[in-house]
Amino acid sequence: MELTVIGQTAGEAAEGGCSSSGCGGSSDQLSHLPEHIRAKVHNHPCYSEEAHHHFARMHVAVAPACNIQCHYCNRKYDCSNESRPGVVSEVLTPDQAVKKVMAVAANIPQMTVLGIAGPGDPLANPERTFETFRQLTEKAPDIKLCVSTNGLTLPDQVEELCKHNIDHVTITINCVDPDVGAKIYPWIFWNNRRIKGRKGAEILIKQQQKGLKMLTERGILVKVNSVMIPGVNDAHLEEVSKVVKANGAFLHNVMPLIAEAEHGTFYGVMGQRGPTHGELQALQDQCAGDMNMMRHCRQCRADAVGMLGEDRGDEFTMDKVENMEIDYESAMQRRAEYHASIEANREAQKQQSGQAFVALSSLQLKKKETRPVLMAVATSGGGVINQHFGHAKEFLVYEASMTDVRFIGYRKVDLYCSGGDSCGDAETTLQKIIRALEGCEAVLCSKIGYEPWEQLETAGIQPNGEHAMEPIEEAVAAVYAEMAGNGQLDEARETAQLQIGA
Ligand code: CLF
Ligand code: SF4
Repeated sequence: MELTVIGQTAGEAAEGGCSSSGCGGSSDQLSHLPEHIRAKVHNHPCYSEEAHHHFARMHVAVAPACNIQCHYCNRKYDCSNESRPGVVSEVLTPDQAVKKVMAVAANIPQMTVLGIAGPGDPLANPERTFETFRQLTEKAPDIKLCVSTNGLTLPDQVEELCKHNIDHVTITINCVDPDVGAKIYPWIFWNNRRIKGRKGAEILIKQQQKGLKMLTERGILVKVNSVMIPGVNDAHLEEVSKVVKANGAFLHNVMPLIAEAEHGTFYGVMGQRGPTHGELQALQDQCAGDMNMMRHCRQCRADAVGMLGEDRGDEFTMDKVENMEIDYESAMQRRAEYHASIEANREAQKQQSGQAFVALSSLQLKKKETRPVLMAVATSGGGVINQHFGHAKEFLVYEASMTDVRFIGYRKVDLYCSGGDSCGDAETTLQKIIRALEGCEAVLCSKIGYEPWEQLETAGIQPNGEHAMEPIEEAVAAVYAEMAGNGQLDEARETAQLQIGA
């Protein structure tokens, strides 16, 4: 049986929200930026954490070749710079890619950004990459163009990138020290020669930093992705963050290494482990002193389509796209209307800001010392708590404290309930979910069944369905204030969850 907790209606929620920007306790990392920069990131789901609740991206896999080898990549799989390992379904020609983008734009109005991120390196495939950008600039001027590269040939291609009106470039920079680089890159292909080890890494590092400076001098926003590889570059990435910031990078995205033996990568086969959630967060926090940090990256496939964290690529395979009949004029009209409604919602959330943080302020006034708490949130977008626990494929994790609520990261989980009678083996799935939520003390969702409710509670994670349709940060702050009011945050936490998860 399902336990239905009737939360507030959207209208009620609208009367008391807290947005990212309206209160001192919010997590809008971008509020300090000048207006023209804010405009560039306003609807880019990767460059703005707040925007990722509202807007989608898509990638087109037009770039099969690569000019370097990373120990975490197997050519048969997606580029790990911007994707979790997984074979791209199909490599597209520029013409096919453009068709696909237009079809997605007509069907997913939230899609505002087109990225080229693989499956190899986009700038190692310049004709295919730039032809795609050229056509899209003409046919879909409202879509932002974005590219991700290892940076080896970047300096030579900056002028071409500028011609295509590209405001966002990602460079994957895993090191600024060639000795560290030699442990990550076995070789690069440079001036028609394969250059191995330290020497190759040295060239790559120089090219990356040079390209970064050239882009930022031209006003292009550069995000730096770094793969955190424990024991290889983890202790070095704080230095990387400082260097790239000094050279103009806008955002730093430290991502966990994904290495499984079955992917056939060097690291996978050698048993190199990835970082734990705690290690990743600790490193992101260390780097954050000096840098805007991205924490909501989902390590998308090179052919991903949809909101971050979802992949609707199957709906837009080329055979399906070719057979779609689309009335572009009305589709574009719908798109514009949809964007206007998103903006109205965002604005409404801003206007309603602050109420829950009043509760946090009252804690501060009482000078009551309370410890920070991690909470997991089920959302399907829109910046509100609107997902059933059983329908969540991932949970967003927020840290609430006396002074603020901040986004920490996300935890991927298996679906607890896939409908019908298929929850039969849900017990083990639930145990896995509980393990994935390790460290969280509450989970906020729109509804939750009795079974998971009980088991979560036993594991020390309090389910909460009372804030359905409320803005996330406000709801998290409200739950935190309630926990503090009940004296729950005065005691040391007892973690029962591992007993269940083990
Ligand atoms: Fe794609 Fe990358 Fe552009 Fe985003 S993804 S090219 S900046 S549009 Fe985003 Fe995906 Fe993370 Fe990349 S969540 S892997 S950071
Ligand atoms: Fe693979 Fe990307 Fe590295 Fe090239 S740059 S080897 S495609 S991860």
